[in-house]
Amino acid sequence: MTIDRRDFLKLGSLLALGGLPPAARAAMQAMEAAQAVPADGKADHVLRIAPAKIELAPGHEISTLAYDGQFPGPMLRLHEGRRVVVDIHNDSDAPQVVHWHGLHLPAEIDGAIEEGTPAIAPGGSRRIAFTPEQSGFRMYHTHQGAGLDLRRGMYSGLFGPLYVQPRHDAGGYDREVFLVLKDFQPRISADEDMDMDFLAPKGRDQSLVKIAAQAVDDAHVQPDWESWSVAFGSGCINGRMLGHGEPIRVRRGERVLFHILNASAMSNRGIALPGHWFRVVALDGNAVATQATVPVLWLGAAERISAIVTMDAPGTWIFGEIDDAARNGGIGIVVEYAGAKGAPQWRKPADFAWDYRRFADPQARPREPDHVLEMTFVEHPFAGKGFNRWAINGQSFAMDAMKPMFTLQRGKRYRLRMHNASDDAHPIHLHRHTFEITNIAGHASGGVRKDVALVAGYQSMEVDFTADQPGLSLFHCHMQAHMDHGFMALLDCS
Ligand SMILES: [Cu+2]
Repeated sequence: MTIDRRDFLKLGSLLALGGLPPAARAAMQAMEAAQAVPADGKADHVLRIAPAKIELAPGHEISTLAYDGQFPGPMLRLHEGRRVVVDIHNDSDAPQVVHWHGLHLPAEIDGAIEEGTPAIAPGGSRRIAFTPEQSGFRMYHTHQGAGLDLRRGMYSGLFGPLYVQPRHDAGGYDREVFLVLKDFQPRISADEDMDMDFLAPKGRDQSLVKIAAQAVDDAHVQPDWESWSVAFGSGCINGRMLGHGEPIRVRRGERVLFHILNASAMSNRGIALPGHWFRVVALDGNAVATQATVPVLWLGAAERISAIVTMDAPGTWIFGEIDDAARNGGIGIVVEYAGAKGAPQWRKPADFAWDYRRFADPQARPREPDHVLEMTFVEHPFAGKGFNRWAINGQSFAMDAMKPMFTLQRGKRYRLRMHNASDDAHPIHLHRHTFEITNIAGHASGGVRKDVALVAGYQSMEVDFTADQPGLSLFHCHMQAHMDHGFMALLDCS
């Protein structure tokens, strides 16, 4: 991006007049950021977005969009506090933005058009520079809308792991293994009920059930109507279907730190490694207050878990989806002990409820926020061209209006009180911030810091955050079909 200095000064004087609308402010910030990016020299990292053929298994090749012709995209290992320059080239046929998920970056490079990040035109390039301050397991992915075009957005292979090496590593492991869970070959299908039994605490708020029932009544749904969703034909871990990738080769006694990312456009996932336990050390890259040991990991779309497994059950195992269809569809990887023989074994784990409070600090009592923001999520059957339309506080996000839902005061502490009047578990995401889960379905919690959290159906959740990022920040459900059909809101911090 080249900057005309006169334009820059002109905008500067406009700013001095005060009261710029958000879009103009974002443009102003973009120019300021561009000033700081070195125009010459080699970038630290280059990402090229282009169509690619990915071989999930012998004879099973898919066509999708990918970074650098591979899935997952190249592993980016950055260092906390160390500035990087990244070149992004768009060799696809539609505008693209790269979102740096879990980092607190300025709106003009965060990678959401809704916040004012400029899209990279087909054939275009952009150089950005930033200093990652949030250490641990993050990611980068496309933030392109998809709608009915399932070649686009997060249905594609535009996902990559990003690890920000902390200034001080807590250690306690012998090596790291990164696993990216993904499903491909999306197709429009009937909307099926989402499994939610895995979430705890249980319980339904009857007032939310009533709101949902009212929305169904208002839609005048006929009994034989089925609304649409998206299903997938194949799945993989690190780009290979179960049985077709390199096994994870381990030795007895080894402590492996797994960094796991759910890169699905739509699916929540539960995974297990028979005979082994996971000591969870970080959620979404943030160290947990309590390192609980669990037999199953659950990840909503875009969630990450870092967990240490002590390899103390020699054999050849399938580490994979606990759902048989998803695992047999490819979401699994073989773990092979040195010297072990025989076919990989799978054993179904006992039922296990996923509860963020296991990782909380039992002593933590979150302080009262300065302000509370209420949000109610409602599903309007069939209102989105065959898909369900989603609304937050009665508003479905409109890309043409881009109207912020809330205005925040910089430096203030906010509590987002979310009420889910639907029967889906939504992985909600707030850009450019880390929030703390402070209440789940009426139960107080503290010390669990995340950027995505699953809000169970007919339940409420509260998350607290400090409004320390100037400009626009996007809030949305991370399921592509939900965000494309209205499940987004902008927060404007002056
Ligand atoms: Cu959703």
